[in-house]
Amino acid sequence: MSVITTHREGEVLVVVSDNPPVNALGAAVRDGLVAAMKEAAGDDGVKAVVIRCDGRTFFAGADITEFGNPNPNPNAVDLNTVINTIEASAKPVVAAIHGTALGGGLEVALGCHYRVAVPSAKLGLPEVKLGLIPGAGGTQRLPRVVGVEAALPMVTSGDPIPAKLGATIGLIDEIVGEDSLEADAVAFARSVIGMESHPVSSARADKIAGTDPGAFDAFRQANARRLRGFDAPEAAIKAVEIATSHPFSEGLPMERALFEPLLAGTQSAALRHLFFAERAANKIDDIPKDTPILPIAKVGVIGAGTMGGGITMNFLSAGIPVTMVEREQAPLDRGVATIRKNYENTAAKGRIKPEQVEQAMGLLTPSLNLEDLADCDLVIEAVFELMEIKKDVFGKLDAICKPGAILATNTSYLDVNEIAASTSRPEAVLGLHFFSPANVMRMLEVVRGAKTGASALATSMKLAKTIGKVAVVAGVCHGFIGNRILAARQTQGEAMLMEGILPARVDKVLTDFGFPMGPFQMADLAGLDIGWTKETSDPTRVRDVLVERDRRGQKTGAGFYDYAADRTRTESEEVNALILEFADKAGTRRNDVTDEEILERLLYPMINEAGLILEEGIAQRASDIDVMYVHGYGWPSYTGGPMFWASTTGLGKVVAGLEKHADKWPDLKISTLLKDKAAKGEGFA
Ligand code: 3H9
Repeated sequence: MSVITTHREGEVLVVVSDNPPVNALGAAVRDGLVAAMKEAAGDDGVKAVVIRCDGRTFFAGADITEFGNPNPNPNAVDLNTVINTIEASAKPVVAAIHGTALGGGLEVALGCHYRVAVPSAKLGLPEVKLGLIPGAGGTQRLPRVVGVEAALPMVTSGDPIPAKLGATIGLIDEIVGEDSLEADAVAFARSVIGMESHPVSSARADKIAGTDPGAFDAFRQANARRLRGFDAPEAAIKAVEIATSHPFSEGLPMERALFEPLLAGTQSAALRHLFFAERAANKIDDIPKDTPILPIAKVGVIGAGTMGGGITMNFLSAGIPVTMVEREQAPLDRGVATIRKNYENTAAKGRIKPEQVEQAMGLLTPSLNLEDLADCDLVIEAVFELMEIKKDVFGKLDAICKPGAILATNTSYLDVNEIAASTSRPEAVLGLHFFSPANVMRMLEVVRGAKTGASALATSMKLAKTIGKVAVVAGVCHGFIGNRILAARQTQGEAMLMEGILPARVDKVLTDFGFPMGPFQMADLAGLDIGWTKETSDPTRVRDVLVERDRRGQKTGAGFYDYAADRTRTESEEVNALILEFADKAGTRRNDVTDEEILERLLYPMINEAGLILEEGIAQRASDIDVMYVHGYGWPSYTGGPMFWASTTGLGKVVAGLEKHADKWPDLKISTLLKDKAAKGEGFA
């Protein structure tokens, strides 16, 4: 059966796409749409057309699997032809939108003369998230329909807007009933039959007339930080600029000329890799699809500190009640107050409505009693990172929590198997490692113990989606996937200090690469005293000496850098002098280190550690590591994550680099997997 079918509602031809899961505009859909438009044109009884989709969404865009695939369907019509055919129709065409009209999907809707949408629908041009710009007229039609001011954020951020906002800016002509889309769209179509003319997006000039030519540079400047490093947003701005200065007939090929090199470039390949990697990460290879998912109606969180509070907010925001337990009243009150303040700040910025603050707070039950967790379906512990404490908590939870409840630890390093062994239900125990700040960072590392059951795992992966996280499964080892790989970088960073390479230089090499911050800025943010004790402080380690001097990082206004009250960072003469003194004393100071060496020594050991992690089966697949580093550690997404980047750099080059700098890490063990792949000329993909 064709993916496009048609049926008649009186004078209206209803065209329906049924191409699960998301009605991507693959070849069959494109051909079917053109055929349906021909049917409409050739039938005198048809006076108007409605285009809608079955299933969960309106067209979610071009079929991404066709990209990078040379000429997948050479005989199929291209998307521009489809849209131009729709727009050229003498009979009015109405797009009836539900779910998400994204990318090529919104471009199809823009080619229609009218757009109606259900209230829950979302509309967007997310191509920049794939390193692209709209390539089927989106950059040319959207500003003509909504104006430059509304179009620029949509094409450069890729974030969709709700239908109601769409109606405000003129993108949607009518909001229709949530459950009566087709009937309402048909009624709308009937209401425009017989009108003298119908709006044609590409021919409109009203919204772009008089656009201030300075608006584009002003937008570039205002968004420079957010867009840094990405090629596509700049191309998108240029394309919108073209829409205001050129007729559509010229603008369309100019848009295409900007689109093509992006599609062929490495940034888009990297971002498309991440798109599929994120979806693959949520799948656990050896768990059957029909594994029962446990209902999570109530969550318990132990610890009301920064981590516990952040974790709690995830569930409150998703409408799931949380009982948050602390040992004493004062820290409990502080924790609750911080959560409230965070929500109020978000409301003040207009990101949530004031009533949502109270809705979320209404779901929170603070408690001083672990027994109050008895009816929770999931309990997450975020107490002090010490094995004895964790084991004590899990022993108690085992006795208190109802049978079947999932017991999770937020540990970032400790042995989840040992923690599980302190309960009588290791199948219900796993790690849910949130990243700080837990209410903001999208990454969730799900740590699978040797005895963790399929149900607990599958439920956690599903839950991650519910709370808007990207989850990656890790096996048990010190630091799991994320922190174990990071440790390889930190070790080299510290070694560089002993060679007299200053923190600001090291950090700059990484921020130039695309990280939001370098290892020393990150250490200052996290606190230099993590894991530090007076008794174990090592006077030969720069970091320990800084803590001894109460330079504990941003929180004390001083760490590797100095910080002003507003957290503005400046290099510290004191620290720089100390580093040079250490290097001189040890006789290890060097003056010949290049930025290239710094980059290789910071990143190649990470690739190597990741190789070992894959060999040991700690990560399921290389792309999971990419997902984790992009979402958890700020690895620039346009390089595709560490494994994709290493593969495009060439694994042979990585191995050679590791060998070249081997004297800098005496106990270096190069991953066999990495070496084998390098020898065969393969990548990790
Ligand atoms: C574009 O349109 C370019 C044009 O301007 C110009 C062209 C000339 N294609 O995300 P989910 C798969 S660029 C192929 O888990 P959700 C996805 O891989 C495109 N496949 O569902 C997954 O497969 P699997 C612009 C696609 O409900 C399955 O569908 N559009 C596509 O959480 C379910 O996906 C976009 O960038 C696609 N376009 O979210 C939109 N989309 O089950 C991209 C999805 O095997 N899509 N798949 O893992 C999305 O943002 C989300 O999928 C959506 C649904 C919000 C629609």
